Amino acid sequence: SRVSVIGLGYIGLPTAAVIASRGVEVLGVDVSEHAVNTINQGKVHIVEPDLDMLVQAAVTTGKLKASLSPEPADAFMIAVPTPFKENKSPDLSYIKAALETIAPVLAKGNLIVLESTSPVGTTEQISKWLAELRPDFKLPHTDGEQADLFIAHCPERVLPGRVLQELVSNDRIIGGITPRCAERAIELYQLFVRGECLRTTARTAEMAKLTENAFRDVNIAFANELSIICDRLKINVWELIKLANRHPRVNILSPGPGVGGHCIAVDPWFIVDSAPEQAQIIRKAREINDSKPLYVIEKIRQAADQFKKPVIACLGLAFKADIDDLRESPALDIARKLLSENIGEILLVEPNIKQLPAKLANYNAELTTLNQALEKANILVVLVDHKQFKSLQPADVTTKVVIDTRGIFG
Ligand code: SAJ
Repeated sequence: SRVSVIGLGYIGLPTAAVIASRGVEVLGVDVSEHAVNTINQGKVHIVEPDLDMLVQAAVTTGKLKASLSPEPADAFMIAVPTPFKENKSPDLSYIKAALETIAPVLAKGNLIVLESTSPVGTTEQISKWLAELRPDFKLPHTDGEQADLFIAHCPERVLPGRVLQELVSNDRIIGGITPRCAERAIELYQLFVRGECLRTTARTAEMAKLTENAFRDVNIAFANELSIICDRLKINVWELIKLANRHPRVNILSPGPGVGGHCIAVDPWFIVDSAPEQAQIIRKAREINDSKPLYVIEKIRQAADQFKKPVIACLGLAFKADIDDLRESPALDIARKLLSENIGEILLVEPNIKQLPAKLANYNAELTTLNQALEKANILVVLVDHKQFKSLQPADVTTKVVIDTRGIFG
Protein backbone atom coordinates (compact mmCIF):
# COMPACT_ATOMS: atom_id res chain seq x y z
CA SER A 1 0.00 0.00 0.00
CA ARG A 2 1.04 3.60 -0.48
CA VAL A 3 0.55 6.56 1.84
CA SER A 4 0.74 10.24 0.93
CA VAL A 5 1.36 12.91 3.57
CA ILE A 6 0.33 16.44 2.63
CA GLY A 7 2.34 19.06 4.56
CA LEU A 8 5.90 18.17 5.62
CA GLY A 9 6.26 20.32 8.73
CA TYR A 10 6.66 19.53 12.42
CA ILE A 11 3.95 16.85 12.28
CA GLY A 12 3.85 15.70 8.65
CA LEU A 13 7.55 14.99 8.18
CA PRO A 14 8.02 12.89 11.35
CA THR A 15 4.80 11.01 10.55
CA ALA A 16 5.89 10.34 6.96
CA ALA A 17 9.33 9.17 8.11
CA VAL A 18 7.95 6.87 10.81
CA ILE A 19 5.50 5.22 8.39
CA ALA A 20 8.26 4.83 5.78
CA SER A 21 10.47 3.22 8.44
CA ARG A 22 7.79 0.51 8.74
CA GLY A 23 8.46 -0.42 5.11
CA VAL A 24 5.47 1.40 3.63
CA GLU A 25 6.01 3.51 0.53
CA VAL A 26 5.38 7.16 1.44
CA LEU A 27 5.12 10.21 -0.79
CA GLY A 28 5.31 13.52 1.07
CA VAL A 29 3.85 16.56 -0.66
CA ASP A 30 4.64 20.16 0.26
CA VAL A 31 4.35 23.58 -1.36
CA SER A 32 7.88 24.52 -0.29
CA GLU A 33 10.52 23.68 -2.88
CA HIS A 34 13.16 24.09 -0.17
CA ALA A 35 11.47 21.48 2.05
CA VAL A 36 11.01 19.03 -0.84
CA ASN A 37 14.62 19.35 -2.05
CA THR A 38 16.05 19.10 1.45
CA ILE A 39 14.10 15.93 2.23
CA ASN A 40 14.98 14.30 -1.10
CA GLN A 41 18.64 14.83 -0.18
CA GLY A 42 17.94 12.86 2.99
CA LYS A 43 18.12 15.96 5.17
CA VAL A 44 15.64 17.87 7.33
CA HIS A 45 14.50 21.50 7.36
CA ILE A 46 13.13 21.45 10.93
CA VAL A 47 14.74 20.76 14.30
CA GLU A 48 13.54 17.68 16.19
CA PRO A 49 15.72 15.13 18.00
CA ASP A 50 16.67 12.09 15.85
CA LEU A 51 14.47 13.16 12.93
CA ASP A 52 17.53 13.70 10.71
CA MET A 53 18.65 10.07 11.06
CA LEU A 54 15.18 8.68 10.48
CA VAL A 55 14.59 10.78 7.36
CA GLN A 56 18.00 9.94 5.97
CA ALA A 57 17.38 6.21 6.42
CA ALA A 58 13.88 6.41 4.89
CA VAL A 59 15.11 8.35 1.85
CA THR A 60 18.13 6.08 1.36
CA THR A 61 15.96 2.95 1.30
CA GLY A 62 13.70 4.66 -1.23
CA LYS A 63 10.60 4.35 0.98
CA LEU A 64 10.25 8.12 1.50
CA LYS A 65 10.10 10.63 -1.32
CA ALA A 66 9.01 14.26 -1.34
CA SER A 67 7.34 16.12 -4.17
CA LEU A 68 5.62 19.38 -5.02
CA SER A 69 2.80 17.51 -6.80
CA PRO A 70 0.57 14.67 -5.63
CA GLU A 71 0.38 11.12 -6.96
CA PRO A 72 -2.24 8.43 -6.45
CA ALA A 73 -2.11 6.62 -3.08
CA ASP A 74 -4.33 4.47 -0.87
CA ALA A 75 -4.35 6.92 2.02
CA PHE A 76 -3.79 10.67 2.25
CA MET A 77 -2.87 12.28 5.57
CA ILE A 78 -3.31 16.04 5.82
CA ALA A 79 -0.93 17.81 8.22
CA VAL A 80 -1.08 21.47 7.26
CA PRO A 81 -1.31 24.53 9.53
CA THR A 82 -4.68 25.71 10.90
CA PRO A 83 -3.87 29.16 12.28
CA PHE A 84 -6.41 31.74 13.29
CA LYS A 85 -7.14 35.05 11.67
CA GLU A 86 -6.87 38.52 13.21
CA ASN A 87 -10.41 38.18 14.63
CA LYS A 88 -9.52 34.81 16.27
CA SER A 89 -11.62 32.81 13.80
CA PRO A 90 -9.94 29.72 12.33
CA ASP A 91 -8.24 29.86 8.95
CA LEU A 92 -9.00 26.62 7.06
CA SER A 93 -7.54 27.80 3.76
CA TYR A 94 -4.51 25.47 3.98
CA ILE A 95 -6.80 22.46 4.39
CA LYS A 96 -8.90 23.55 1.43
CA ALA A 97 -5.77 24.06 -0.67
CA ALA A 98 -4.52 20.58 0.31
CA LEU A 99 -7.82 19.06 -0.86
CA GLU A 100 -7.65 20.92 -4.15
CA THR A 101 -4.15 19.50 -4.61
CA ILE A 102 -5.11 15.86 -4.02
CA ALA A 103 -8.62 15.90 -5.56
CA PRO A 104 -7.47 15.06 -9.13
CA VAL A 105 -5.53 11.94 -8.04
CA LEU A 106 -8.16 10.50 -5.68
CA ALA A 107 -9.59 7.07 -6.51
CA LYS A 108 -12.53 5.08 -5.16
CA GLY A 109 -11.74 3.45 -1.82
CA ASN A 110 -9.14 6.04 -0.78
CA LEU A 111 -8.86 7.15 2.83
CA ILE A 112 -8.34 10.81 3.75
CA VAL A 113 -7.25 11.60 7.31
CA LEU A 114 -7.08 15.09 8.76
CA GLU A 115 -4.28 15.37 11.34
CA SER A 116 -4.30 19.15 11.72
CA THR A 117 -5.92 20.53 14.87
CA SER A 118 -9.25 21.88 13.62
CA PRO A 119 -12.51 23.38 14.80
CA VAL A 120 -15.50 21.11 15.27
CA GLY A 121 -17.16 20.36 11.92
CA THR A 122 -14.01 20.62 9.79
CA THR A 123 -13.90 16.92 8.88
CA GLU A 124 -17.53 17.09 7.70
CA GLN A 125 -16.60 20.25 5.79
CA ILE A 126 -13.83 18.30 4.06
CA SER A 127 -16.43 15.82 2.87
CA LYS A 128 -18.53 18.72 1.53
CA TRP A 129 -15.56 20.34 -0.22
CA LEU A 130 -14.64 16.98 -1.79
CA ALA A 131 -18.21 16.59 -3.02
CA GLU A 132 -17.72 19.79 -4.99
CA LEU A 133 -14.23 18.91 -6.18
CA ARG A 134 -15.19 15.34 -7.20
CA PRO A 135 -18.89 15.23 -8.13
CA ASP A 136 -18.26 11.74 -9.54
CA PHE A 137 -17.81 10.29 -6.02
CA LYS A 138 -20.29 9.42 -3.29
CA LEU A 139 -19.17 11.12 -0.06
CA PRO A 140 -19.70 9.92 3.52
CA HIS A 141 -21.56 13.02 4.76
CA THR A 142 -24.46 12.25 2.40
CA ASP A 143 -24.00 8.61 1.41
CA GLY A 144 -22.88 7.14 4.77
CA GLU A 145 -21.44 3.66 4.51
CA GLN A 146 -22.08 3.57 0.73
CA ALA A 147 -19.50 6.32 0.13
CA ASP A 148 -16.58 5.96 -2.31
CA LEU A 149 -14.13 7.80 -0.04
CA PHE A 150 -13.37 7.31 3.65
CA ILE A 151 -12.78 10.45 5.70
CA ALA A 152 -11.56 10.63 9.31
CA HIS A 153 -9.89 12.92 11.83
CA CYS A 154 -6.95 11.78 13.89
CA PRO A 155 -5.57 14.81 15.73
CA GLU A 156 -1.84 14.93 16.37
CA ARG A 157 -0.90 15.13 20.07
CA VAL A 158 2.89 14.99 20.09
CA LEU A 159 5.04 17.22 22.29
CA PRO A 160 7.72 19.15 20.39
CA GLY A 161 11.10 17.73 21.45
CA ARG A 162 9.60 14.24 21.99
CA VAL A 163 7.81 13.84 18.66
CA LEU A 164 9.36 10.55 17.53
CA GLN A 165 8.65 8.76 20.82
CA GLU A 166 5.16 10.20 21.25
CA LEU A 167 4.14 9.51 17.62
CA VAL A 168 4.52 5.81 18.34
CA SER A 169 3.66 5.53 22.03
CA ASN A 170 0.72 7.94 22.50
CA ASP A 171 -2.86 6.69 22.34
CA ARG A 172 -4.69 8.11 19.33
CA ILE A 173 -8.24 9.37 19.02
CA ILE A 174 -9.67 8.38 15.64
CA GLY A 175 -12.96 9.91 14.58
CA GLY A 176 -14.74 8.88 11.41
CA ILE A 177 -17.58 10.53 9.57
CA THR A 178 -19.00 7.00 9.59
CA PRO A 179 -17.88 4.00 11.70
CA ARG A 180 -16.34 2.42 8.59
CA CYS A 181 -14.29 5.60 7.98
CA ALA A 182 -12.89 5.27 11.51
CA GLU A 183 -12.14 1.56 10.99
CA ARG A 184 -10.18 2.30 7.83
CA ALA A 185 -8.17 5.01 9.61
CA ILE A 186 -7.46 2.72 12.58
CA GLU A 187 -5.99 0.14 10.15
CA LEU A 188 -3.62 2.84 8.87
CA TYR A 189 -2.50 4.03 12.31
CA GLN A 190 -1.97 0.49 13.55
CA LEU A 191 0.89 0.29 11.04
CA PHE A 192 2.99 2.50 13.31
CA VAL A 193 1.20 3.37 16.58
CA ARG A 194 1.92 1.21 19.63
CA GLY A 195 -0.55 3.14 21.82
CA GLU A 196 -4.26 2.37 21.66
CA CYS A 197 -6.38 3.68 18.76
CA LEU A 198 -9.66 4.87 20.24
CA ARG A 199 -12.64 5.04 17.90
CA THR A 200 -15.15 7.90 17.94
CA THR A 201 -16.93 10.35 15.66
CA ALA A 202 -15.07 13.04 13.71
CA ARG A 203 -16.74 15.83 15.72
CA THR A 204 -15.78 14.28 19.05
CA ALA A 205 -12.20 13.76 17.89
CA GLU A 206 -11.98 17.41 16.85
CA MET A 207 -13.33 18.59 20.18
CA ALA A 208 -11.12 16.17 22.14
CA LYS A 209 -7.94 17.69 20.75
CA LEU A 210 -9.14 21.25 21.40
CA THR A 211 -10.20 20.19 24.89
CA GLU A 212 -6.76 18.80 25.76
CA ASN A 213 -5.04 22.06 24.95
CA ALA A 214 -7.79 24.22 26.48
CA PHE A 215 -7.52 22.15 29.67
CA ARG A 216 -3.82 22.93 29.89
CA ASP A 217 -4.40 26.59 29.06
CA VAL A 218 -7.07 26.99 31.76
CA ASN A 219 -4.84 25.34 34.32
CA ILE A 220 -1.87 27.53 33.43
CA ALA A 221 -4.15 30.59 33.63
CA PHE A 222 -5.15 29.50 37.13
CA ALA A 223 -1.46 29.37 38.10
CA ASN A 224 -0.78 32.74 36.44
CA GLU A 225 -3.70 34.35 38.25
CA LEU A 226 -2.42 32.92 41.55
CA SER A 227 1.02 34.41 40.90
CA ILE A 228 -0.52 37.88 40.50
CA ILE A 229 -2.68 37.48 43.60
CA CYS A 230 0.36 36.29 45.57
CA ASP A 231 2.41 39.33 44.48
CA ARG A 232 -0.31 41.52 45.91
CA LEU A 233 -0.55 39.53 49.13
CA LYS A 234 3.25 39.20 49.50
CA ILE A 235 3.26 35.42 49.36
CA ASN A 236 5.77 33.28 47.48
CA VAL A 237 3.58 31.60 44.84
CA TRP A 238 6.05 28.75 44.27
CA GLU A 239 6.05 27.77 47.91
CA LEU A 240 2.27 28.13 47.95
CA ILE A 241 1.79 25.82 44.94
CA LYS A 242 4.25 23.26 46.30
CA LEU A 243 2.31 23.15 49.56
CA ALA A 244 -1.15 23.05 47.96
CA ASN A 245 0.00 20.28 45.62
CA ARG A 246 0.67 18.07 48.64
CA HIS A 247 -3.10 17.63 48.79
CA PRO A 248 -3.88 14.29 47.12
CA ARG A 249 -6.39 15.82 44.68
CA VAL A 250 -4.68 19.13 43.85
CA ASN A 251 -2.19 19.48 41.01
CA ILE A 252 -1.57 23.12 40.08
CA LEU A 253 0.63 23.86 37.05
CA SER A 254 3.40 26.47 36.99
CA PRO A 255 2.98 30.20 36.47
CA GLY A 256 5.19 31.76 33.83
CA PRO A 257 5.61 34.89 31.70
CA GLY A 258 2.68 33.84 29.48
CA VAL A 259 1.78 30.91 27.24
CA GLY A 260 3.67 30.38 24.00
CA GLY A 261 3.92 27.76 21.29
CA HIS A 262 1.71 27.15 18.31
CA CYS A 263 -1.04 25.13 19.93
CA ILE A 264 -2.08 26.02 23.46
CA ALA A 265 -2.34 29.74 22.71
CA VAL A 266 -4.37 29.04 19.53
CA ASP A 267 -6.62 26.01 19.95
CA PRO A 268 -8.85 27.32 22.78
CA TRP A 269 -9.93 30.15 20.47
CA PHE A 270 -11.45 27.52 18.13
CA ILE A 271 -13.76 26.49 20.97
CA VAL A 272 -14.58 30.13 21.79
CA ASP A 273 -15.30 30.80 18.11
CA SER A 274 -17.70 27.80 17.91
CA ALA A 275 -19.55 28.57 21.14
CA PRO A 276 -18.87 32.22 22.05
CA GLU A 277 -21.65 32.53 24.64
CA GLN A 278 -20.87 29.27 26.41
CA ALA A 279 -17.06 29.22 26.41
CA GLN A 280 -16.53 31.57 29.34
CA ILE A 281 -13.70 30.07 31.40
CA ILE A 282 -11.88 29.09 28.23
CA ARG A 283 -12.01 32.63 26.86
CA LYS A 284 -11.04 34.19 30.20
CA ALA A 285 -8.08 31.82 30.54
CA ARG A 286 -6.81 32.89 27.13
CA GLU A 287 -7.12 36.53 28.13
CA ILE A 288 -5.31 35.96 31.43
CA ASN A 289 -2.44 34.10 29.76
CA ASP A 290 -2.20 36.64 26.94
CA SER A 291 -1.99 39.54 29.39
CA LYS A 292 0.70 37.97 31.59
CA PRO A 293 3.61 39.38 29.51
CA LEU A 294 2.26 42.91 30.09
CA TYR A 295 2.18 42.28 33.81
CA VAL A 296 5.81 41.10 33.71
CA ILE A 297 6.85 44.19 31.74
CA GLU A 298 5.17 46.42 34.31
CA LYS A 299 7.13 44.69 37.09
CA ILE A 300 10.35 45.25 35.16
CA ARG A 301 9.50 48.96 34.71
CA GLN A 302 8.97 49.33 38.44
CA ALA A 303 12.30 47.63 39.18
CA ALA A 304 14.09 49.82 36.63
CA ASP A 305 12.74 52.96 38.33
CA GLN A 306 14.93 52.12 41.34
CA PHE A 307 18.16 52.51 39.34
CA LYS A 308 19.86 55.49 37.76
CA LYS A 309 21.30 53.24 35.05
CA PRO A 310 19.20 50.11 34.86
CA VAL A 311 20.89 47.17 33.12
CA ILE A 312 18.28 44.48 32.57
CA ALA A 313 19.29 40.92 31.67
CA CYS A 314 16.57 38.77 30.06
CA LEU A 315 17.35 35.11 30.73
CA GLY A 316 15.77 33.06 27.95
CA LEU A 317 13.88 33.88 24.76
CA ALA A 318 12.44 30.48 23.77
CA PHE A 319 8.78 29.60 24.38
CA LYS A 320 9.70 26.95 26.92
CA ALA A 321 12.66 25.26 28.58
CA ASP A 322 15.52 23.62 26.70
CA ILE A 323 14.36 24.20 23.14
CA ASP A 324 15.51 26.65 20.46
CA ASP A 325 12.00 27.50 19.27
CA LEU A 326 11.30 31.24 19.55
CA ARG A 327 8.01 31.33 17.64
CA GLU A 328 5.01 32.69 19.60
CA SER A 329 7.26 33.10 22.62
CA PRO A 330 6.13 35.41 25.44
CA ALA A 331 9.79 35.76 26.47
CA LEU A 332 10.66 37.10 23.03
CA ASP A 333 7.71 39.51 23.11
CA ILE A 334 8.79 40.82 26.49
CA ALA A 335 12.38 41.29 25.27
CA ARG A 336 11.17 43.12 22.18
CA LYS A 337 8.94 45.43 24.18
CA LEU A 338 11.82 46.26 26.55
CA LEU A 339 14.10 47.01 23.60
CA SER A 340 11.50 49.27 22.02
CA GLU A 341 11.12 51.34 25.17
CA ASN A 342 13.76 53.50 26.73
CA ILE A 343 13.91 51.58 30.00
CA GLY A 344 17.63 50.94 30.21
CA GLU A 345 20.32 48.72 28.75
CA ILE A 346 18.91 45.32 27.76
CA LEU A 347 21.05 42.15 27.73
CA LEU A 348 19.66 39.07 26.01
CA VAL A 349 20.76 35.57 27.05
CA GLU A 350 19.55 32.53 25.09
CA PRO A 351 22.00 29.62 25.21
CA ASN A 352 20.03 27.56 22.64
CA ILE A 353 20.50 29.92 19.68
CA LYS A 354 23.49 31.41 17.92
CA GLN A 355 21.74 34.35 16.29
CA LEU A 356 18.93 36.66 17.27
CA PRO A 357 15.71 36.21 15.27
CA ALA A 358 14.59 38.64 12.59
CA LYS A 359 11.93 40.00 14.96
CA LEU A 360 14.68 41.71 16.95
CA ALA A 361 16.69 42.80 13.91
CA ASN A 362 15.52 46.42 14.03
CA TYR A 363 16.91 46.91 17.50
CA ASN A 364 20.50 47.36 18.33
CA ALA A 365 20.52 44.11 20.30
CA GLU A 366 23.05 41.33 20.74
CA LEU A 367 23.17 37.98 22.45
CA THR A 368 25.14 37.95 25.70
CA THR A 369 26.49 35.02 27.67
CA LEU A 370 25.05 34.23 31.07
CA ASN A 371 28.32 35.16 32.77
CA GLN A 372 28.53 38.54 31.06
CA ALA A 373 24.93 39.23 32.00
CA LEU A 374 25.58 38.30 35.62
CA GLU A 375 28.53 40.67 35.67
CA LYS A 376 26.80 43.67 34.14
CA ALA A 377 23.12 43.55 35.05
CA ASN A 378 21.48 45.07 38.09
CA ILE A 379 18.10 43.53 37.20
CA LEU A 380 17.73 39.86 36.22
CA VAL A 381 14.52 38.70 34.59
CA VAL A 382 14.17 34.92 34.35
CA LEU A 383 11.87 34.28 31.37
CA VAL A 384 12.64 30.63 30.61
CA ASP A 385 13.66 27.83 32.97
CA HIS A 386 16.50 26.52 30.79
CA LYS A 387 18.79 24.04 32.55
CA GLN A 388 21.71 26.51 32.35
CA PHE A 389 19.71 29.00 34.43
CA LYS A 390 18.37 26.43 36.89
CA SER A 391 21.91 25.72 38.06
CA LEU A 392 22.25 29.33 39.28
CA GLN A 393 22.52 29.64 43.05
CA PRO A 394 20.80 32.39 45.07
CA ALA A 395 24.36 33.51 46.03
CA ASP A 396 25.07 34.30 42.33
CA VAL A 397 22.36 36.97 42.29
CA THR A 398 22.28 38.49 45.77
CA THR A 399 23.37 41.92 44.52
CA LYS A 400 20.59 42.15 41.93
CA VAL A 401 16.87 42.68 41.72
CA VAL A 402 15.51 39.35 40.47
CA ILE A 403 12.20 38.98 38.65
CA ASP A 404 11.80 35.24 38.44
CA THR A 405 8.76 34.45 36.26
CA ARG A 406 9.55 30.70 36.26
CA GLY A 407 10.35 30.08 39.90
CA ILE A 408 13.86 28.76 39.33
CA PHE A 409 14.90 30.20 42.69
CA GLY A 410 11.81 28.64 44.34
N1 SAJ B 1 3.60 26.53 30.43
C1 SAJ B 1 3.48 27.24 31.63
N2 SAJ B 1 3.24 26.55 32.78
C2 SAJ B 1 3.12 25.18 32.80
C3 SAJ B 1 3.23 24.46 31.57
C4 SAJ B 1 3.47 25.17 30.41
O1 SAJ B 1 3.58 28.48 31.66
O2 SAJ B 1 2.93 24.63 33.88
C5 SAJ B 1 3.83 27.26 29.17
C6 SAJ B 1 5.14 26.88 28.49
O3 SAJ B 1 6.21 27.59 29.02
C7 SAJ B 1 4.85 27.24 27.04
C8 SAJ B 1 3.35 26.94 26.91
O4 SAJ B 1 2.85 26.89 28.23
O5 SAJ B 1 5.06 28.63 26.82
C9 SAJ B 1 3.03 25.63 26.19
O6 SAJ B 1 3.96 24.61 26.52
P1 SAJ B 1 3.53 23.08 26.75
O7 SAJ B 1 4.75 22.32 27.09
O8 SAJ B 1 2.43 23.02 27.73
O9 SAJ B 1 2.89 22.59 25.37
P2 SAJ B 1 3.32 22.60 23.80
O10 SAJ B 1 2.71 23.80 23.17
O11 SAJ B 1 4.78 22.39 23.61
O12 SAJ B 1 2.56 21.25 23.29
C10 SAJ B 1 1.17 21.08 23.55
C11 SAJ B 1 0.93 19.69 24.16
N3 SAJ B 1 -0.43 19.59 24.68
C12 SAJ B 1 -0.70 19.19 25.95
O13 SAJ B 1 0.18 18.91 26.75
C13 SAJ B 1 -2.14 19.12 26.35
C14 SAJ B 1 1.18 18.62 23.10
O14 SAJ B 1 0.86 17.31 23.60
C15 SAJ B 1 0.33 18.91 21.86
O15 SAJ B 1 0.56 17.94 20.83
C16 SAJ B 1 0.73 20.26 21.33
O16 SAJ B 1 0.43 21.24 22.33
C17 SAJ B 1 -0.06 20.50 20.05
O17 SAJ B 1 0.54 20.35 18.96
O18 SAJ B 1 -1.28 20.75 20.12
